[in-house]
Amino acid sequence: MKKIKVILVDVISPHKHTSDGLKDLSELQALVKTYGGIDVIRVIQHKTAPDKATFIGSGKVEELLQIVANPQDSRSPEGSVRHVIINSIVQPAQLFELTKKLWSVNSNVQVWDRIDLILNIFEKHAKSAESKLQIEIARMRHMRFRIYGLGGTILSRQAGGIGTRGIGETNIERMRRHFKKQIRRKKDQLEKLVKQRQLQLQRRHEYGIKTISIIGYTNAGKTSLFNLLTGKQGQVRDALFVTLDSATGILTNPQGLRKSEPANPEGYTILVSDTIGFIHNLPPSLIDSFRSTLMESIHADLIVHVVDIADEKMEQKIKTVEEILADLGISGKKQSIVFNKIDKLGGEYYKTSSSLKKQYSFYNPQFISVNNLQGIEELKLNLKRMLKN
Ligand SMILES: Nc1nc2c(ncn2[C@@H]2O[C@H](COP(=O)(O)OP(=O)(O)OP(=O)(O)O)[C@@H](O)[C@H]2O)c(=O)[nH]1
Ligand SMILES: [Mg+2]
Repeated sequence: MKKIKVILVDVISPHKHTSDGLKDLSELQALVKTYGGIDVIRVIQHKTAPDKATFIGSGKVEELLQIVANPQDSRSPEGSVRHVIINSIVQPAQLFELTKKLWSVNSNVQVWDRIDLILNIFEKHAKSAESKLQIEIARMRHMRFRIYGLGGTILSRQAGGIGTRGIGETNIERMRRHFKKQIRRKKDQLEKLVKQRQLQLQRRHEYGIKTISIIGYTNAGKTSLFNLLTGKQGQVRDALFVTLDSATGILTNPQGLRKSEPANPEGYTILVSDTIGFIHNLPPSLIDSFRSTLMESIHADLIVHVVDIADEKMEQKIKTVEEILADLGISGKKQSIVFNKIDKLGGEYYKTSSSLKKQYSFYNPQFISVNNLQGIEELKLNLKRMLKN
């Protein structure tokens, strides 16, 4: 079977080494891998600022044209390129200009930015009615923004031409109104699901149930931990955005407590929830569309932030998660940071963990490995302690 061929493009500072730029592209490459069956060609441009017209400079556009036009290019040995994906949030007019240029040599190519790719992954993985609706809304909002971004430039020029500016503007206005109406309709449908969820959360509260929400960067090991804490079997995979819905389970007892004993001295049930992971460079509207799924986290008594301790970009990813929590208005909640995958550190573990303990002391840092079960029983006890205080 022929693989889909994709070109990943990034513009990086002239001071940055190409090898670092290639490393930065690895997250985009992982996203593309999640999308499925893909062969990747990476193109990096050093440039102080993105090109105003086409995002990448004219020299690089020429290089892309060569690869896209010629399937026999050495970097593209078989099959033609299906997508050009830019590792950034790109202005609508720039995407349009770049697409126009590429279509002059191959009209099957689609030009995406990071948001397009994420939306397409979400669409492919969404299972529940709720996540499907949320993605539809996110996609329409994004399209509306695109059209808005083209307003007064390409679309109005194309549709109206000189002296008849009004026609293009009217078309744009019509499309914008269409999206607005569709978004409203989908939002009403989502609202019904949100109400059901709210009722469920309210009942839990009335029954004295406590809730812990597992959150964190995508691929940190959230579902792996959730499965271990609850005995459930959420899907675990080495890919980004495997989980798109939220799932809930009961926190099982630490070892030494019999099954019949209550999970804690007060005898209340503790629920744990797993949810969609976060990633950097997400527009706020996309996060906002997922408010319904994220409601478990918004209303949780305790937030557990799972971090992949072996990730080179760990600190940057912690910051991204903190920013998103702030956007969701939940950064002030009781929170614990859980460093997972300590099995990957080997001899480095002691040094790394003691410095992280100091750095993140405010968040009661804990260290675990879901793979070899290190620190799990202690984590359960600590979570219960934190819920009580
Ligand atoms: N070495 C090691 N790998 C782990 C550990 N915990 C999880 N993983 C691996 O990390 C990858 C991601 O795990 P998931 O639990 O799916 O991560 P997630 O945070 O739920 O990811 P998304 O739902 O895609 O956001 C899988 O390949 C897991 O097997 C661990 O303690 N050690
Ligand atoms: Mg998951």
